[in-house]
Amino acid sequence: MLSLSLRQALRPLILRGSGCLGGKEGPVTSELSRKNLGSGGGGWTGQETLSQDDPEMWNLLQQEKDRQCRGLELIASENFCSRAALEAQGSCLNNKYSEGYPGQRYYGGAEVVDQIELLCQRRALTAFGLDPTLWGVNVQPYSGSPANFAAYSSVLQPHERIMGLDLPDGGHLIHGYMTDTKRISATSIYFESMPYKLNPQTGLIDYEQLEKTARLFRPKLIIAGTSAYARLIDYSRMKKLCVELNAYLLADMAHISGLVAAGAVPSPFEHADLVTTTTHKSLRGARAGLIFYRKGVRSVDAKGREVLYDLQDRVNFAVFPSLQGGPHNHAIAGVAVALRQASTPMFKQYIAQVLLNAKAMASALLKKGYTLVSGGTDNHLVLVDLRPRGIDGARAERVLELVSITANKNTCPGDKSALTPGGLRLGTPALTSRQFKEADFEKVVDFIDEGIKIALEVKKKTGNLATFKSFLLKDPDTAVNIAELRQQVERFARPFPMPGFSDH
Ligand code: DSN
Repeated sequence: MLSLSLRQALRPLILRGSGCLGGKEGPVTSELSRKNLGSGGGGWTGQETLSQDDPEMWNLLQQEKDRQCRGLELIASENFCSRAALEAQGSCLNNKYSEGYPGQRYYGGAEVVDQIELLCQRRALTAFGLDPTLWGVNVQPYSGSPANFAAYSSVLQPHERIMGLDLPDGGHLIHGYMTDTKRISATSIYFESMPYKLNPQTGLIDYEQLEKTARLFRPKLIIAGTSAYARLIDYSRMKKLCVELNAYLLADMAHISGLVAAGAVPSPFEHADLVTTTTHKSLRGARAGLIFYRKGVRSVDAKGREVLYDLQDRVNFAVFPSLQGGPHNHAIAGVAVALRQASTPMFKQYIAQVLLNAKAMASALLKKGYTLVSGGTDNHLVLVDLRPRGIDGARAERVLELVSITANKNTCPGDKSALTPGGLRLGTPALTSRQFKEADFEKVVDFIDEGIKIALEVKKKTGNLATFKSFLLKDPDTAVNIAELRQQVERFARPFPMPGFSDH
């Protein structure tokens, strides 16, 4: 076996002889690989481009790229990842299994992915300004829902109690969603969940009601996190409640983690015991999840003794081996690249623009007479209540989709149906990554308004949602209106620059 120093000394030789590296795939390395694999691999080199190897998939990918470039992307949870992070994600790191954690893996050959994971951890703490003696981070969750489930199961036994913002009020499935008749999310199947809600008059989280319910329900974990909420969260008030109940406060900052990294909104790290996030929303990274956990002193008991957090081992064990297998090293690398970007002044400017754009969009909508849940926005999204306009989110979403504006229908407080909810959620992170400024968002609102006028006209002439949708495609006058608006939208959107690869 080669010692590490001997390996390092031989490194250039090893690389040259590998037929693998050389930066660009030159004729020599390709030839070597072909020779190496020629007999055993049936001529397979695995070095064809996607367009050569799988034209059908390549064609679909290009269609999606074109859709993203010619359209207006307003889904509040989406963004356009950088080319650098995508390169890391689409790399040889995809090939490596490495169950375990740096320094303690169940597979050999993990010396490089160890470094990548440690780098990602360091960058995650740096991006959020965290002291490594007080916070740790697990960077292995595959995405936000698995991160949350792992975080819950790190501190809860089955059937212990959680409280989260109800899905129809702007929460997320994974925050314990269930209906009167069915436990929908696994978090309501394996834990007992009780929702808290918005005040329907103000559109703000009803903290008073949350406090009353929590004192009766006695949850062991309260989730401070939202998916469709345009205002800031009062973490300090929620933490006080958690201290009173001896509950953990978990902040799911998935939507706003870019805003938190940029210091543009209050940080959940001041108050929460656990913080989870996805990495691809306002944080603009490759797709994955993170769990931050506190270290150090949790409380002081009646005898004055310090009670320490024991979350590090619990969280790590919950992620692997409890819930996941091998970490997605390619995703971890893509996240690390994005976390470095998120620590730069340029990212702060980006987020400042995200917020300015959201405010500009909100006031343009209000000027046109639209109703916004909570009356405005403090973050990256607005929730438009279309019910006073006589239309719903499902019809609006479909018409907008046909004119190349991508948004999503969303429930508003008091809504009964998730299929035809009253709201439309609109976010600014993605288009801000394409350099949209306030005036551009005013134009975006003009387009949305035109789309909603089409939806209103068609609604007058049709019955249920299915007839509405088929009329949109069949009625010749409507088809002309849609085609004209779509052309205007695409002519406007296409020239804006697009992060990522140029052709896929
Ligand atoms: N799907 C994301 C959102 O739209 O908020 C959350 O998982």
